Amino acid sequence: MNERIVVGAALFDEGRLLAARRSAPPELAGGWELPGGKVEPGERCEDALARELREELGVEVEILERVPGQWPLAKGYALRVWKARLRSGVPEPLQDHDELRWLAPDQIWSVEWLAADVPAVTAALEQP
Ligand code: 9L3
Ligand code: MG
Repeated sequence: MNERIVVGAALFDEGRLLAARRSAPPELAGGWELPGGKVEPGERCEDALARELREELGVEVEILERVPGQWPLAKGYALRVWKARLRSGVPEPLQDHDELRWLAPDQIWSVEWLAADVPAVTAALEQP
């Protein structure tokens, strides 16, 4: 059976981390997340993450190292996170988000992250 994996990006630019506010589904709307989404059957996680950021934000990214750990989500899914940086484009909320924010280190906890993203963001910041 395929693992049910959701991939997220800790996308950094000039020391700031990109946070995206979900507009859907209703139970998650208003919560902030590391952008990303479900890995399709047969797809590599890193490829899925680059695809999701292209679809959701309209940017090309370079996927860097994986952030150690995995965090449980609803419906048996688990969240895995990679650090990433922008290759081209300016992120825009094209799909599933209604606001984006670049958070400086002292602003990281100024948004209401989704529950699973709290430990994921913590781990991403701990990673050298
Ligand atoms: N999810 C949680 N945190 C994240 C991401 C990218 C996704 N950083 C949750 C929200 C949805 C599920 O995973 O319940 C699938 O995400 P998507 O494909 O709707 O983005
Ligand atoms: Mg998504």
